[in-house]
Amino acid sequence: MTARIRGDAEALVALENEWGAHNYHPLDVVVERGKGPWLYDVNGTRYLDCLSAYSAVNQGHCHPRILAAMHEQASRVTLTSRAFRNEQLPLFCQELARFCGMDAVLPMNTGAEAVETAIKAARRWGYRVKGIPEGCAEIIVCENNFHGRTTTIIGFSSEPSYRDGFGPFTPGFVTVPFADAGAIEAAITPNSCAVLLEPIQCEAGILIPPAGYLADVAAVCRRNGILLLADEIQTGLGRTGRRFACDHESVKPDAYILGKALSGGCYPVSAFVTRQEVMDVFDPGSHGSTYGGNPLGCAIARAALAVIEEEQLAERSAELGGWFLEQLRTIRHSRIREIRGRGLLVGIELTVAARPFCEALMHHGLLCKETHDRVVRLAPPLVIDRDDLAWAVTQIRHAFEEMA
Ligand code: IF1
Repeated sequence: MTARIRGDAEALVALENEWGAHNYHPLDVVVERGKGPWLYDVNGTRYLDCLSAYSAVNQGHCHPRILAAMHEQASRVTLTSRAFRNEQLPLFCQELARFCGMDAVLPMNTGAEAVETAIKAARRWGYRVKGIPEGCAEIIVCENNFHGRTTTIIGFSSEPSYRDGFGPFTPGFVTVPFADAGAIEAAITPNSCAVLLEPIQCEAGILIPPAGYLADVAAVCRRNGILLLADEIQTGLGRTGRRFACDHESVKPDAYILGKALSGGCYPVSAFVTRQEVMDVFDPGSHGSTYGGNPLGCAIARAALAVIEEEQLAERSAELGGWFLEQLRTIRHSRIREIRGRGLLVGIELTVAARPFCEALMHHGLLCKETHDRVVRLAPPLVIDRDDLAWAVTQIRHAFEEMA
């Protein structure tokens, strides 16, 4: 049975439709392997990956150094639970804290769990350090945010399709418009403990706030004695041309929430990274995860971080991203509303639905995903070279030429 359908894309799609949940609407390309920025489907057709698993694969598919660390650690020990210590966790914490210029690290697995960790930390900090009355802490979030899929997180989403049918939701969140620091200041009450935001709203359509916004938010938070929690799960670790998107405005938040590229796509590894005063709210029993901080994930993440530094992926992203944006902006088409980006995180906003265009791009050998209906997100692995990027520009140009 397995042997018969292996390599048969249509049969595999049918099988997935029959036996899997229907919570996605993927492009019908069945990937079999990847290398660097390239993906290959079951028929051997090659595609340039312009999504990078939503920036989880910044280091490229199957990076040899990350794979080597993974194999090496997998053959020693993979999971101890946090009931015992393991040899990799301390080194991972030290290396990541230093990378972030922070004091301490709490490892989890998925991005949503790291966001939940930040919420718990901010609330406890609010009660124990700021003196907010128990049960009253408020966290300020932005409209059109995307922070994950847990019931608490979707409770403060403004997207109906993420929420419908999943209530009741966790109270304690106040929503303000994105890119408006004044709105944040106006929403602050004596019970506010934190602002949680994405420095660039990705799912909302690669929305880059006006210059000065993040610095203004940081100043508002400092002035009012509340924490700034930066969800850099998608924008961090080199994607936007700096180590963190906050760096573009020289903003140091009180905490970074990281995931995705922290493991280079090789394992789910996320982390909450913050100052000592904030991390110290956690004591034994207050938080944890069976797999969080496991030696396999830590070894992989250490290699993934080393690749970002040693291959200078942030610098690469800045340089290639600037060139990519310039090239894309030479494409003239009546359906293009705006092309915007920071580093190798680029959005092409159309005046029409972007899904058919993504399907056209697939036929030109480029894999990407529409976001918020009308935006095509282009975010290739940061290890891509200029020739491959130039090839992408040519294919995008062709796809526009064929578009009505
Ligand atoms: C899916 C979107 C992107 C994130 C930020 C937390 C998380 C994410 C800023 C949660 C996750 C993913 C999840 C993925 C699609 C994707 C996504 F379109 F849904 F919004 F990237 F833009 N904070 N983003 O972007 O991390 O728990 O998933 O590890 O299929 O839902 P997670």
